[in-house]
Amino acid sequence: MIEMNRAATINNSPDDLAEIRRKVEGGEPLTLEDGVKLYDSSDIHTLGELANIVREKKHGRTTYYNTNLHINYTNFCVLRCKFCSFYRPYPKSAEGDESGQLSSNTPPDTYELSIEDVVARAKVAYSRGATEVHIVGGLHPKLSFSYYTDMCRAIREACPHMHIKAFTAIEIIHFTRITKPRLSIEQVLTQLREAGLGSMPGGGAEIFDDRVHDEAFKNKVGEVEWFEVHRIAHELGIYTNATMLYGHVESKAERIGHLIKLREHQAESLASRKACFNTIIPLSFIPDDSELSHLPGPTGLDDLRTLAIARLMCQNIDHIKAFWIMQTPKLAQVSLNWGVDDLDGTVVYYDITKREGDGTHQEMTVDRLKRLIVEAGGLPVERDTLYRRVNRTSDSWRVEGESWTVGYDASILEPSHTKGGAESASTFVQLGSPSEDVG
Ligand code: V47
Repeated sequence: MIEMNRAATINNSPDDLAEIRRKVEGGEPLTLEDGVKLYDSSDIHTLGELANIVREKKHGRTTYYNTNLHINYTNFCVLRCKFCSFYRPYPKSAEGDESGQLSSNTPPDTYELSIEDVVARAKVAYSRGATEVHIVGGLHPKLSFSYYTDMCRAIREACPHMHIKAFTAIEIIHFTRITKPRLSIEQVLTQLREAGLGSMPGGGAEIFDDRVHDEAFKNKVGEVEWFEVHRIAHELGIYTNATMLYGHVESKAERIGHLIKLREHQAESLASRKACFNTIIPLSFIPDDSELSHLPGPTGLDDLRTLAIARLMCQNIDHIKAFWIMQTPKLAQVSLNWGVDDLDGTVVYYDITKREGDGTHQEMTVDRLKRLIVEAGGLPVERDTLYRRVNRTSDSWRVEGESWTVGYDASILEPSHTKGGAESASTFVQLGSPSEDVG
């Protein structure tokens, strides 16, 4: 009897992951309780092993990266999310016009890029071999919807095969509100797609929970609208990503609830829609300079657990990305054996988050990405935004299955493009440059 009680206690302990292993091996979805148990378990080696079962079933040792450029077109934003250190209120004195031209009265750390600025940046990256431009920004109170459609059209014209992944669900809702007469979500997405939009990033999801929403990003649209935008995008055949911002005011159970909601949405998209989520990107909260700067942010182990648990909770979403800007290159590398199969890309400039000492120039060379992957036992594969293989030579690239080829020149110097109060651009974009030390 005593022995039986002991066995029962051991089986219920958070470190007994045998039942979860059985489910993972059988491809069964994990429950909320399973997810919390994985967080509570001190057996991180088994957690990593389980996450890798899913990763390897889907991708073997293949590990994806891409050559991309992030452009954050403005830091003016009508929202005041407590976790965000990027936004700046739009000052009454600024009186910008619809082409993005600011008066000279703007505070020094604010900026908005003109369409010419955005296109010039995209063009440099494209001529140096980038396959994707990732564009998001604050919710600008003055720019009209034509700024965004014209931007896509101009990039499409200047960089015909560069994939435009742009605008979070929150921006899409903002666009419906600034159009007169008001356009529907479907109309906004259709017009953007006609202008050149290829797919949508996963930002703005944060944590799908009313309590967390009210505490950390109260005035932002919530999960209902976020999912509505992604549902309509999937119905239209537009692929999207999904994020989870973790490590601020949410509990472990609220993280798992978020992941289960993504999984449920994905099941519906796979069953009845033309597109679905490509990847989940768990974003590690960086407290610096935000209203939540008193919080410590996630530890390395929390990052690793969260990436692995995302892999395990959402087996119907193909990819888990460790965005090295958030998790750091060193931890992103370790996560490649904890369920992660994608490191994002070269990025080049990133304004939304900066760790202490970093500027907006946050760049990874292709050689460095490959080194991180190979050292972790991965097989590096360059992908395009939709996870198709990119075949690259020293002066051209093509996407597997497509008939076109894009030439590029890795030796061009980049002119400076930033304007307003933004930090000045560095003069050289090193896509594919020689190796440096990792991390
Ligand atoms: O929506 C804001 C988050 C997101 C902080 O789809 C913060 O491929 C951490 O969505 N600490 C934007 N995160 C980034 C994003 C993204 C990044 C890379 C790839 C993809 C993709 C999407 O960043 C925002 C917000 O959730 N964020 N502030 C912060 N202090």
